[in-house]
Amino acid sequence: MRIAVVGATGLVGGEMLKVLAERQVQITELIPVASERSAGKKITFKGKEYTIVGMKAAIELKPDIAIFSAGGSISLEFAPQFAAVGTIVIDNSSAWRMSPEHKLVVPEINAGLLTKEDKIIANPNCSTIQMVVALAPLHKKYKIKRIVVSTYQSVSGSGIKAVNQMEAERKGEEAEPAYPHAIDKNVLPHIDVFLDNGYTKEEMKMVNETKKIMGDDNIQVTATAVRIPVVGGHSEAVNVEFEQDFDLKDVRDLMANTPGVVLQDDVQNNVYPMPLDAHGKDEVFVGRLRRDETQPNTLNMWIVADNLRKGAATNAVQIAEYLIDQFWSVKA
Ligand code: 11C
Repeated sequence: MRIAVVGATGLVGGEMLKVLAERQVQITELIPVASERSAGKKITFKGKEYTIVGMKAAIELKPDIAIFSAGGSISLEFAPQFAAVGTIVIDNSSAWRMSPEHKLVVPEINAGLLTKEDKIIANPNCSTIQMVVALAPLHKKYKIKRIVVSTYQSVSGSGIKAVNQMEAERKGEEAEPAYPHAIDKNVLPHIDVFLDNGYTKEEMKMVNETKKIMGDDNIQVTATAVRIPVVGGHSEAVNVEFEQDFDLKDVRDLMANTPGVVLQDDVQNNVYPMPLDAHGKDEVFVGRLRRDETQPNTLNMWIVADNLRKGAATNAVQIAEYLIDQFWSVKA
């Protein structure tokens, strides 16, 4: 299995390398790829040194799988070139997510849609992934009518420049700003660009990607996406209205037994999900489960995950694992 990591020098790329190593993905050759500027630099993977190659050289090497985290325009230009030489691309940008010809995959929910014909597979947005992992089993059991979500997203979601901005502000130093305002000691109701409808692109990703991953256009979603001064880990307050009524204990049991979800809901002992605890973990953490007392069949919940892990790298690597298992493994 020859795997290329495109964008290997970025925050998500670095996390991809860590996750690939931790999960013992069977790799016979790792091909770290970055811009021509970074080509020739070295990275270490599982104790061995690898030389970063540029995009053209990587395409010539015809990897089996290329996991991309290099931004939408790089992906639009190069993912088809990798696909043309037979590489399966798993892309972490928004470039292909809403294309009807491409699958948008969260393995716990819809990996079963993948076939050998899928050459470019989209990895969803981080804030969408953690929400749908928790909500998919609830949708199956009680059928979701409407979701109202407010996010509390960390600065690592905007990349290293934003982390540097916040750290510089904390030290009282100058840094090239990633945001139009200070982020430390502040909260910005603004993630990605504003669209004509008054929502941000991040908010509309949550609306549209949720419907596509759940395979149900009838789910109503409205979102407010907010950046907070936390380095890593996204949190979400989610209000979900179901068609059918639920028993809170059953909801708790369902969350406790859902693969990829960890229930942290013991308020008597101050136990609830927090980004600090989610750091470096692959699961989605769910807590503060309670009935919305203002309308029937409605649940309030709090969902936290490491945005660079399950929100990006882990989900992409899980897709690769699924492909390897389904289409490459020699089965007895
Ligand atoms: C953020 N969700 O936290 C964004 C980062 O479409 O993959 C990921 C953007 C994307 O700012």
